Amino acid sequence: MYWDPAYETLPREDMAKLQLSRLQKLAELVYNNVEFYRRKFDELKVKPSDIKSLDDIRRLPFTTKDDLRDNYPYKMFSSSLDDVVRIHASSGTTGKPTVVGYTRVDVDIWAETMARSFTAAGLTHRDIIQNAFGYGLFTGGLGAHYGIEKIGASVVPVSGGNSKRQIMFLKDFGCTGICCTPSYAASLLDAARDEGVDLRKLPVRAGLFGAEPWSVQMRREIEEGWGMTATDIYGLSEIIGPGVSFECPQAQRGLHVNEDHFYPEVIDPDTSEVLPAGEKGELVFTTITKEAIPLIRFRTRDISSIDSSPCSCGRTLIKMNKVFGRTDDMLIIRGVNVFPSQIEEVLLANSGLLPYYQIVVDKKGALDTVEVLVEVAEDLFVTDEIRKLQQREELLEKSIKSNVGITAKVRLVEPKTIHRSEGKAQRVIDKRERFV
Ligand code: DLL
Repeated sequence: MYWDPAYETLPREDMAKLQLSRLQKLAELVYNNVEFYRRKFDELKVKPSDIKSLDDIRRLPFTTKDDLRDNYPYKMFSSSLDDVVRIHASSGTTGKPTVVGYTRVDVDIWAETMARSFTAAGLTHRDIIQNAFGYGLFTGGLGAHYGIEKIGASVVPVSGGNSKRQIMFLKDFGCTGICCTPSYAASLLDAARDEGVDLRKLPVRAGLFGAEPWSVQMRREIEEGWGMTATDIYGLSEIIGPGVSFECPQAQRGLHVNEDHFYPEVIDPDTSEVLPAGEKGELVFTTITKEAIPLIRFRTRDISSIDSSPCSCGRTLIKMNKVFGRTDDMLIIRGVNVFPSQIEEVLLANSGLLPYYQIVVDKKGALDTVEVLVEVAEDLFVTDEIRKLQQREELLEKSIKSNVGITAKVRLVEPKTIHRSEGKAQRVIDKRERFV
């Protein structure tokens, strides 16, 4: 049930003590080894020895993705490159990628946090797990790989893509677990249908999905289509990769943060003020055990909140709520803030619609326009007359208006017209960017 009960169920007071001593060591480490942090600490007139309580973390500087880019590739590293055994990088769309390194200890910690996540999802050494997260510089593939090996399960390192082969392996290898992005899990549903394979009849019983926001409706689609329990796993390369937090199936309400390694805070993204538990804001993490590239108060741009209520699973690790979206993915439509996952929620709450959609944002004169393209199930597309399809579109438009607060044009499209994702899905096409 737990991978590491000593830490996963550590009494709260002991966790706080552990976090404080780790934070104190971290402050010393970065102050002595990273020019960037020494400068920031000096600017803020704070010394590592000023950290006397966990609340003193608020005296420390934030770190942003731009700081990592500005210090490309190794200037944020705390350890010597001689001790680094792995390098990953995020594929930023603009500018230089962000580069992260791992010592042997970091890789072990990562495997440990991933082992906790797989165990919480109900998987054990008896399972065969297809790892369809992309292998390479992206942290999904190798992160999951080490966690699966750690729990002693068999890993099938298939990586993302080639859906036909994925379906064949799932079937022939008797896989009992799967991990990939939720949008790829949805794509595989479609690929299986094409192959005449009913995924519900396969032995797959648990899946871990993450690397992008996904709504509860998407979870339901995946669970029903695959006949399995789908759990959420969250993380980001700068902090470690996947395994920063994980869901326990008993609750499916929030993700336990591996807070003996990653100290969470939620801040108001505009004022940088720390928000109390329960309030939605930007997640910030401090890596309190990382060696190669420890980061202080890294601003994730992910929107969530902390849930400090006790969990029925017995873990004392604090929880964060499912990530709603990223501040940089938030669309501002005629002054209304919208996250793509809110639109996904409305779409998938309707039967007959498939989990393949795209949101196209444009400008007509001075006004923003939104068009939502979503696929309809084959049978409806064939049997529904045009008028009925139009009625469905109108109902969806009304529902988006009342639930999300924006006016959008909905267009039901034929099955297989929307691009299928193999990794992180691109849900939004923002044509307004050319006006910027
Ligand atoms: O996506 C690491 C990862 C791999 C997590 C596999 C989970 C599973 P990056 O490529 O650096 O790392 O992207 C990190 O992806 O800041 C979030 O915006 C988003 N993200 C990751 N997991 C979730 C999730 C990996 N469960 C960025 N729900 C993060 C929502 C997620 N968004």
